Amino acid sequence: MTLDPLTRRAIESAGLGDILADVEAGRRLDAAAGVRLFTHPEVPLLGAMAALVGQGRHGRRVYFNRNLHINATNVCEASCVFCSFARLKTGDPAAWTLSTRQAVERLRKAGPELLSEVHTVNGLNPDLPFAYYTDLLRALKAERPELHIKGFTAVEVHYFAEKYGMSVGEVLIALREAGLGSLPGGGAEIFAPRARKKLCDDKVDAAGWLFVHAEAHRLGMRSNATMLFGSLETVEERVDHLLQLRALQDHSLAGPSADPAHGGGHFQTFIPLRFHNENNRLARLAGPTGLETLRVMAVSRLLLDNFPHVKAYWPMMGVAEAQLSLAFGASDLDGTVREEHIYHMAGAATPQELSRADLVRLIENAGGVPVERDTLYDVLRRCDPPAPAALPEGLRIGWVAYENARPLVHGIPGAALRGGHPVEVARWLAAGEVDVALLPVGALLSADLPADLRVVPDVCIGADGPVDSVLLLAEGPPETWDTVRLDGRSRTSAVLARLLLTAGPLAARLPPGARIVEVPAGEGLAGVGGRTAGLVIGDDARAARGRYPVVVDLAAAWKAWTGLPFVFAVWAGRADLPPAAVDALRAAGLAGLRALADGSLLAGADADTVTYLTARLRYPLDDRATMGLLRFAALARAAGLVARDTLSLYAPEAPPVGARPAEALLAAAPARVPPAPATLDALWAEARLPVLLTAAAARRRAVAPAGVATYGLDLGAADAGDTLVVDAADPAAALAVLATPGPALRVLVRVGAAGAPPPGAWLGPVLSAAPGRVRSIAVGAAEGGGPLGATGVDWLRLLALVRLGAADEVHVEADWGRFGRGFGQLALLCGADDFGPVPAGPDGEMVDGEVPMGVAEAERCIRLAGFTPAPRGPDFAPRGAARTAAERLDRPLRRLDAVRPPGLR
Ligand code: V47
Repeated sequence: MTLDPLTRRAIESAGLGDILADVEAGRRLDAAAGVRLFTHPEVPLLGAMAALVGQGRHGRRVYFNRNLHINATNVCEASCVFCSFARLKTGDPAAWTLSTRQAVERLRKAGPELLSEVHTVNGLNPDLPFAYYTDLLRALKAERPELHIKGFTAVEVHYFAEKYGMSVGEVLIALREAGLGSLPGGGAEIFAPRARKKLCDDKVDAAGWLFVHAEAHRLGMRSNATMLFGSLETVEERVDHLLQLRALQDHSLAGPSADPAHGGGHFQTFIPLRFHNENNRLARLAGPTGLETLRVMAVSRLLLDNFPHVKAYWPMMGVAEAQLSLAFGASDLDGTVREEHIYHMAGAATPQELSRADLVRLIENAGGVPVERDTLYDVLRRCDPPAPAALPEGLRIGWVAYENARPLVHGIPGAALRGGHPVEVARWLAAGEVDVALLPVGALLSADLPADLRVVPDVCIGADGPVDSVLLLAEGPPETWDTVRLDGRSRTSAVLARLLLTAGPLAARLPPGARIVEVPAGEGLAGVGGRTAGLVIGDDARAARGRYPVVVDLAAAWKAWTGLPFVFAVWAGRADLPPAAVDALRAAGLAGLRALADGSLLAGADADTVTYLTARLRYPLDDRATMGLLRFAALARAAGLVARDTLSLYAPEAPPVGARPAEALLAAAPARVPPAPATLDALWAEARLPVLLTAAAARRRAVAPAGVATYGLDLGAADAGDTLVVDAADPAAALAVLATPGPALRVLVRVGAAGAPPPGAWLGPVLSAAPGRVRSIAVGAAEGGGPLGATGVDWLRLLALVRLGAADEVHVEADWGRFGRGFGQLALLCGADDFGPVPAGPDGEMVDGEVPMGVAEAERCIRLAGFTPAPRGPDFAPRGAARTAAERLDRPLRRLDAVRPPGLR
């Protein structure tokens, strides 16, 4: 990805050209650069550099998962002063310790959704035995074996080691054996001894925290890392923290356990955690502003050059800011979360959960390509629509030439296909004799094939009940069997049969000592009779099923056991398969399914085949099939029948978007952009957010006084009476007012939710109103529009357009109430010259889960954004005396600024 010339110029003139040169050359930034970045006023430019790095790694892909938080106990003997979650003693009315049954109940409540992760972080509970944790893990895994459990911070692991007399390695191994998948990043707080002593004197120190992660990595486990910022730390201490994490990551990536196939043990994600100040012993601190949070996001991305991801954890930072973080280097939004306690008990005003659709919309609205991942960043579901593509010339495709595969090879030229039985096809793929294959899942999960195979999204061969073609045949019921012959033709069916016979519903019916034997391909049925049962698959099974009195349909047995579909085969290939091949196979499969649905695929087929293809087989690789496949992988791996239990789809191709034609208009900044409707619509639809913001910032510098930002002091009715609201959906009346001569007005324009009309028609006339008719334009957000309504990214886009198209003398006000004061601060850096109306007292009405908004808080936000606050009246005339009033009213809050460490803006 390359930087647009406008932003490059802005970065260079902000004195950051040397850091940009290092970033672009991939040179590591040192501690001095870190301190400069943490103190530089132009936060949006830091964001632009961080986005450059993030997009260089991931293109426009933004990851999320579907997860569930379970905080099993909040009883904690540590006394971290920032914590609102912990209760000292069992028995405290607000203390809880879930029983294993209650924890499993939480999981059950999640229903049949594709959930891939449980996140569990807990207090240091002195009253629990170690078995509580291993039982908890086992119970959760027994309920949903395919779940990845990311649990127990390094602080907990260290506590377990001390309390239960084990080494850290022994604790990790025991937890892993019980079902733990990886470690979350919590408990890191701030490593520097000075700050750590004040924040959390009685829990493990930095060396101990780092040691636990080093041990986890050495054992091949992955983990995350966090930093608690905005409480008592200095800028230097932040930099020290990040560089210590970077050093450990260097060490882990160089270690022997960093197996290249799956990345081995290392940090995956860094999560900056913004201090929340309610219900804890640091309530006297104001907490960091939204702008500071975006800064930490950006600087982390720039310093942690060996971390794959930086995560915007929305429960901690707010949904709007998390979305905006995607333009500040973040590549992950965490997940659906559900039942977050740590931040909600500390005053976070964020929702308790987001749906998958919410996350997808936030990411797409920010210009990203959403990717649903598992905890290890394997791609589980694609959210992008299938792209039509031609099959690349010469592609070699393996398939099992069974009837059931017909829909998936529909439209693929026969010359490209090489057919064989399942074991042969797997062998061809392993040997590189084919590039991609319709591969039985038993082979996909086996050690014989490379671990980095990827799967084509959306289609598979599966069944959701009886399939007729994977059968155990016998003369008597399972209670009479002493031998079961598993045909070597299909490993998948053999693994499924073994699983059902040893761990599933057939296990209890098989007599003790019954033998399960593998026999050569095609010999499953030989000798079946008496006390011998045999597995037979494919078209042979469909032919043989009428000849035996006892028929156990394995897909039906699987469904009865798990409630899930069974997946027999998927398109799989090497990771470097050309994207066009993936698209073509995806599109061919989906076309085949349409042809199956409209009957054209079935022309000339006999009734049996029609039933088989339409009523027995199930082709979509959707949520349920994915869960079925993951459940099978997890159970089979636990039983030692396969080598792997992860699934990884081909990721969408999502390169960064290059310069858009409409952006050429911005190159002329700081000159005014012509406010013609077509121009505005083109910029709205096309221009990239960072480019719009840089251009708007340049225009602000050209037309508004440098270094000063106004705010409307206690305007009340005076302001409201003067405001003309332009309703985007029905602007005619308001625009008619603007078209007639009259006194100067305040115009309120509002960004709408998805589906609202583009701005040209309603904003254009506002921007080209007669000189003197518009005094200021306030940019706000319309109500409604679903759970998320208008987004903060759209609000900033509109604000930038307003600044770019407004006449020089028009003020631009940030009406940030909907998205939080961080947006107000950012607006000042990206176009607005006014922070909007502010109530006179310290306890105004605009509260977004942080400090109540009043004059002191408004002034603090403005100052922290790098401006001198200047109160003004409704006519924008300075209100000098109010400054003194503000100081008098808000003295208690103003003192709080004084406790902020020097150097922290
Ligand atoms: O270590 C507690 C923080 C952490 C407050 O790995 C607070 O994906 C701010 O581990 N204000 C635990 N922060 C959370 C955690 C986590 C969260 C999200 C994702 C991941 C991951 C891990 O929460 C603690 C502490 O730093 N914390 N109280 C507070 N008042």
